[in-house]
Amino acid sequence: MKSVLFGPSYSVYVRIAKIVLAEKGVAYDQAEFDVFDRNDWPADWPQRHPFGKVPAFEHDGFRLYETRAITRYIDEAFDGPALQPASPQGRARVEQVISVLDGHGYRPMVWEIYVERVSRGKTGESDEAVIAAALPKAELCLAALADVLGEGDHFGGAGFGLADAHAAPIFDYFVKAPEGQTLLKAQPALAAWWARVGGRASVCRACERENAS
Ligand SMILES: N[C@@H](CCC(=O)N[C@@H](CS)C(=O)NCC(=O)O)C(=O)O
Repeated sequence: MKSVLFGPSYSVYVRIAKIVLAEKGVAYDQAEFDVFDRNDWPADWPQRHPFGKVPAFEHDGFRLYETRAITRYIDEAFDGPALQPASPQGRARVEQVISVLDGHGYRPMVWEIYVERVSRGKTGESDEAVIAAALPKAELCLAALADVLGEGDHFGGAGFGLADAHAAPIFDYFVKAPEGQTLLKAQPALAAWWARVGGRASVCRACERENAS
């Protein structure tokens, strides 16, 4: 039963899938290419992913795109620890957190803060107006996530799960920016969550670092 994950290891969304595959102990091949370089796309990429994004996944001929569908499928189709809570409330919280991250977190935290400050900063091209406009959006997102986390160790349940995996690569990039560090420190429960989750082996490997950030 062959599994293939398509997409580059620098991608937040590819990393999410890699974390889930690792947590489930699934053996797979990775087909890497640069999604931002159309010349590097596999010839059939528009058929595999009509929106030209990454990742896509294939398991024994079953083709899938959209990360939340991929991670849920991996959790349900493979053996290994359950990565979704048993209760309807817990599962609803997981969906809520993933929606918040996709809809309100990814763009300000990764593109408008990390990429602007760290990546574009290397060549002195950071757009301060973009960063300034993103800060309250990231702050609101962190407050919403902290609210859902409450006193818990993980989003939606007692153990590490799909929402933690979804959040981890976003936070990994976000805290590389000083603004990310500052905003995270203002949410102590979330900072404690990141200290736990950021040091997990699956997260460290997917985010290409040796230990906790
Ligand atoms: N809704 C998609 C979003 C995936 C996504 O935005 N991937 C980024 C890389 S992290 C991408 O493919 N970007 C290429 C582009 O926007 O051209 C999912 O959940 O899989």
